[in-house]
Amino acid sequence: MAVAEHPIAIPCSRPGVTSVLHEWVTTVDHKKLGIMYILSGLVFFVVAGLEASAMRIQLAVPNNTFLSPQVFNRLFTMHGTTMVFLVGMPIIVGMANYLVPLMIGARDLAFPRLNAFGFWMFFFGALLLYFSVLGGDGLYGAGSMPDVGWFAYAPLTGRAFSRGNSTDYWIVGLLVGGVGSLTTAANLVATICTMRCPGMTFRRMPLFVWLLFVVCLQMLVALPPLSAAQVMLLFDRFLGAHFFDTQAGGSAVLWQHFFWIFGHPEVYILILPGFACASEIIPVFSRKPIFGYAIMVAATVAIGFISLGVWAHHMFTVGLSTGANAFFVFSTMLIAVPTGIKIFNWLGTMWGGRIRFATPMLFCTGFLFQFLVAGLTGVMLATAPFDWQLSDSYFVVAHFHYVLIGGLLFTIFAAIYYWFPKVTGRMLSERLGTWQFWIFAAGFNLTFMPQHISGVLGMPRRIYTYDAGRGLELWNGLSTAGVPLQILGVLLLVLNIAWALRRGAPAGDDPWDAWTLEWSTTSPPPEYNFETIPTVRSRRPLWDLKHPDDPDWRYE
Ligand code: HEM
Ligand SMILES: [Cu+2]
Repeated sequence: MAVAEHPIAIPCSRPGVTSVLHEWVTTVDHKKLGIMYILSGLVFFVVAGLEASAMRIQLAVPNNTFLSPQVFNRLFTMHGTTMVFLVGMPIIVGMANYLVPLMIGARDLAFPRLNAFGFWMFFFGALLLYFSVLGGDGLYGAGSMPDVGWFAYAPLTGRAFSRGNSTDYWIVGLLVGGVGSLTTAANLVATICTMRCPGMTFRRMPLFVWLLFVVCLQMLVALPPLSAAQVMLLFDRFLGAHFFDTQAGGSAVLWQHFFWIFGHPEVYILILPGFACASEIIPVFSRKPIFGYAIMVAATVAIGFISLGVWAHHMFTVGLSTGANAFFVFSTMLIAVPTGIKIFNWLGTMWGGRIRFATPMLFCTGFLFQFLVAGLTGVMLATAPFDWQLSDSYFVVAHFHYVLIGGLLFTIFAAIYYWFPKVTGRMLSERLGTWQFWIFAAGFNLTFMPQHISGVLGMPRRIYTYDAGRGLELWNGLSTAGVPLQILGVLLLVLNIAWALRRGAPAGDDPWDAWTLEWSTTSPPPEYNFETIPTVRSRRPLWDLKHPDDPDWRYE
């Protein structure tokens, strides 16, 4: 009997735009979704960066009129909200999406379609937030954006003070995005628990996976209180409830508790992935295994727990009881201990290593210095009487930008240089990378170092201008002067990526001579990640492969 031949369609030209679009929109592949998260994050990074630049221009000289007070309020709200929810979170989730299955030797996340759902919830939540530009008070008058700060304190968000719909966009946009983050966090937890390849015990998991595991658990605990508070706020605004309305017996401080029970762990949700990248990159470029693996894991878990119990250090000035303040001073100081341990372990890893300052390592070193500054000012602010003086001053703005840029953004840059070859198969230029590092680091420190001083001199945050003759001109001038350098740094990265996609040197599977599983597959990895699912016997499976005479498992 004749067997019917099924002709196989062989594409003879490049696929058209619609088919490529269709492929990406319908994908459930963790790698594609990871890239989509990261690209969206980078786009919003440019948006939020422009918002920040506009604010810095306004503040460059006293009594400036570049921005009106309303627009300034809108910009700092959108800048903060965007940076935290639409830049930090998606880039982190994107890296986790891309790397976790590769690092644990799996073919995808546990629930690939749920993963796609998470991305689209994030994406449409983000669009909703920015749709407020058109639809806020919008169309009927000037377009608008939320103007209540990224923390949206009551009673500013009540109907009486926030008319129109801009605050509603803030609430609903973040609520939608929050659902996405929750499902993705649950998905990653399930993946890490059930999809590890043979031999990949919890004690052999790369630190990156460990840290993201803790981050996802934190998300599962911290995000629901925020969503709950947002629903309550919707009730206040639409149904005449009075949860946060002091005049009707509600409590504005209640909002702050709800918000910071989410908001403080959020800071660690943002910073632990930075630590995660540093923990992979520093050993490879020091040619030594990470120093104190077990202690690093223990410190991470400790940070995860303690960070849930320190939220009221954001509320020293609202008039809590002395006992409560004392407790939160103590618990906040306590968290410095595991964080300090981590810094010592990274330094211990570098100690005596054969360090190569390729771009990823440069950014990690910058991170170590700058995070140290952030940590020191953090301990200062954790002292309640000090905070009473400097809360809501520029000192705080300086502190948290050292955390978020020095801690998170620098490690994101490091991660881009480190894993770009895996994702695209091509190397970024080291020369452009080195330039980017020095220019961006100079710009960053020039912008934020002087803010410690203007803060101590009494400059409050969230003001759109200040008077001349108070000693603030110099520091604000310097601060704004740093911005063009930062922009130049980011442009160099964009240039580097555009160049590398066309001309970059082919990367090969393992350009850095690294040790974790993602480097054992091709660059970029095939859709199924691994031809055969790997088996591991130690924390450095590729080391074992490359050094059969002296494998790690002999010592573990
Ligand atoms: C890249 C250069 C950046 C510049 C020049 C910059 C500048 C500013 C400025 C001028 C403010 C307003 C300060 C005030 O008046 O209170 C601000 C607030 C803020 N920034 Fe940035 N920023 C930058 C990057 C970032 C990044 C990377 C993040 C987070 C990942 C971030 C998070 C925030 C937050 C949460 C606020 C508070 C907003 C609020 O008060 O509602 N910023 N920034
Ligand atoms: Cu905090």
